Amino acid sequence: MVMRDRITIIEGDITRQTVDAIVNAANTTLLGGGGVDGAIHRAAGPELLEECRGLGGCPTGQAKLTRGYRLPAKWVIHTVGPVWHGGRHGEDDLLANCYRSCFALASAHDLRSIAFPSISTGAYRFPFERAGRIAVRETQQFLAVNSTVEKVAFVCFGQAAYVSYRQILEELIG
Ligand code: AR6
Repeated sequence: MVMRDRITIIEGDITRQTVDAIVNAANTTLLGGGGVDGAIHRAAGPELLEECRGLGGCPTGQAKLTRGYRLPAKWVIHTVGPVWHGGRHGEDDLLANCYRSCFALASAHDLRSIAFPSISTGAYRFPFERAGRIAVRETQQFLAVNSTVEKVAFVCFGQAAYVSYRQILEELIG
């Protein structure tokens, strides 16, 4: 399948996505929070927090896998994005590492579909377009060498996010 057909942009709520795995933009404790993290924990139910308690947290840029419990998605990949501190503190590389770590888990577990929120662009204040370009670039690089993942979805919370992602995809992939 050609690259462009394996990437979709959706406007909506990531907790409603029927995919093998949704990605959570968590914090290093993995014990829940606000934003997309809070929404995922609410939708998955308390069993998710129970499993997370056993994981011992997660460093920034890395990722850990849990079950999805009451979510339509079978799995949740929890990753920890960088907090934006102006862009000269390794934020770009750390964000790229998040996507790479998520894809490494997807590949190791033979997942076929994965949905991402825009990691770090809420409470962690990473500029949206800059983050989107990193997300799309890492996805492109991964899909070029992987053949098990059939679908990568970017789930945009709101129309402005959706329009921005469409433009980035057009610009980087065509
Ligand atoms: N579906 C899809 N995207 C969403 C949803 C949703 N249901 N809800 C929010 N977003 P954020 P971060 C978008 O703040 O910046 C948490 O407290 C949102 O519009 O959720 O990585 C964690 O525990 C934004 O574009 O994550 C951490 O402490 C994007 O998701 C901290 O926030 C990410 O916003 C992580 O901050």
